[in-house]
Amino acid sequence: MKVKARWGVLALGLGLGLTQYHHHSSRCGGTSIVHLFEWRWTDIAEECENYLAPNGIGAVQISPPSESVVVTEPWRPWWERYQPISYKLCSRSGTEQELRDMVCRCNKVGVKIYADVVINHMCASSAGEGRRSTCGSYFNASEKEFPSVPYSASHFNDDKCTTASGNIENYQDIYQVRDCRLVGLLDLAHHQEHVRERVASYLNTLLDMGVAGFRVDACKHMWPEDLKAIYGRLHNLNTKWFPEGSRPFIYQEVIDLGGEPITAREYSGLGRVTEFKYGAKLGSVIRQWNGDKLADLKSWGESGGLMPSERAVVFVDNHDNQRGHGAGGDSILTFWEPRMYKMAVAFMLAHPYGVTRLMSSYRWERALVDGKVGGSCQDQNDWMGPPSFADGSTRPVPINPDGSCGGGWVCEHRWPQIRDMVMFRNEVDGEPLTNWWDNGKDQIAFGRGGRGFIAINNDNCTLDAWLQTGMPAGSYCDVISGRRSAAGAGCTGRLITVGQDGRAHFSIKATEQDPIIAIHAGSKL
Ligand code: QV4
Ligand code: CA
Repeated sequence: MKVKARWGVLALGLGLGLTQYHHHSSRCGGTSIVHLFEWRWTDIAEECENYLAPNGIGAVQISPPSESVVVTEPWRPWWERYQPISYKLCSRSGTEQELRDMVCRCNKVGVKIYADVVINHMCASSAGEGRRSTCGSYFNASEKEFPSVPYSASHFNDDKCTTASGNIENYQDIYQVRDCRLVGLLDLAHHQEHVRERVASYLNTLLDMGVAGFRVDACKHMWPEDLKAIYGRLHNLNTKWFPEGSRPFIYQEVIDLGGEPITAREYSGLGRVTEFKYGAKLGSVIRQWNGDKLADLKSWGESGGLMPSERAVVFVDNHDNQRGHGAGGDSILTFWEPRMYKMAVAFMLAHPYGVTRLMSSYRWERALVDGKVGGSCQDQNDWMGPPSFADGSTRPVPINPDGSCGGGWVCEHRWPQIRDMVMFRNEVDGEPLTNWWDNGKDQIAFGRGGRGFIAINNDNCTLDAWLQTGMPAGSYCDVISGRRSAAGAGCTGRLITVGQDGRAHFSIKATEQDPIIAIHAGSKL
């Protein structure tokens, strides 16, 4: 039976201190999150020390650390990790010991770990029976038995679901979306004390080891008041690394592109929420679809139909929509289209809206059904797991002498243009958007309170203009075409000279590989 009362009790946790909305504390300190999708814990530990900390990336979103099913049909898809078997911490990314070591080493160098937690469901009802799981725990999916948690049949929602298939069939019905199975995944009953306690205990184990927050999977499919009850049980962050009384940083996956009764707003009082309109719209603007153009971005943000900035986590693409999973994938830009992708990421990192998350991917053999490039739809190989050995274990991430990654790992976060825009964002943190300029079409420029300035040309003619940057006079190194030398006197890219009046000359040809110029306080010679 449906519990109608729930509908009226939409959780607005504002001011209750359930979670924290800000994930970085100091100026110039790590404003961005990078999702190291499917990386092994030992590789992430090294990445924190060797690259993320020195390059000002504040946090890593890790793939789900809990025990999951091992799927062999198809061979070890990435999505097996979204089918939990228990809350034990051996996963495709490594052992519990390796996880603990990674959290410790990343915290030591000031890089936070946010864990992707799958708590809406366990494995698919069709997953069978046995010990084909990443820690070897026994489970029986058809009987809904997960003795290692433990969960059994009574802890699942099927009695509340009224669809014939037991699955979500209609996203217009909020009861189906919350109480039925998402693509056949056994749906947990979070109003039960036992389930709340088990989930909270899993998250608290992670917090106690030094994890600083969570990306909560599939929140649309859980009732806000159940999430509120679970968040309310969470421990503060470990005082070995964080100030006394720090709450976990929580961002909830809710795909709200409009048109459904469940909205992101129902969750934004509990923690941040992933803003999926951001990447969908930005992709369309850069692809120039439906008459969309860069100049439209003048009203980007809340006034342009996005959720409030202080509630949003934003990204150009994520692990789902880069390969056609989830929703709204057509316009999404990914590493497969690097020129447009770098424009999108540069805009995102320069613009003050939201907490920014970078995607770091691996390549897979694409099998596009209609040969369509652009968007990520209809890829028959959308299941392919990370670069792995014949036994299905994940390969390490080799780093080339030039700092790029090998072995099939894309490492967008190491692309020089993206790396230096991360620094730009850290430099301009807290500054308002200033001195907006556009040509009415696809050339734009804007500043950040005199600490940074960016110009982007996505038009078919040269951008050639004297623009007010609002920056102090001097010579600045463009961080897209080069880098300031360590000593601070030289620049390997183009130089931009800002006059006493704050104006500078910008020239960007339409044919340039990276039609962007960006300067900031830290690139001044
Ligand atoms: C299949 C059929 C179903 C059938 C079922 C029967 O498609 O119709 O009912 O068998 O058993 C995998 C397969 C999927 C299969 C399912 C169950 O791809 O075909 O169903 O397993 O066997 C990831 C993948 C899914 C994958 C899932 C579990 O994207 O393809 O399903 O992991 O392994 C909505 C949600 C949003 C969600 C998004 C993808 O609102 O929350 O869809 N996004 C998150 C994650 C995502 C993850 C999940 C949620 C589930 O970001 O990566 O799904 O945890 O928009
Ligand atoms: Ca549910």
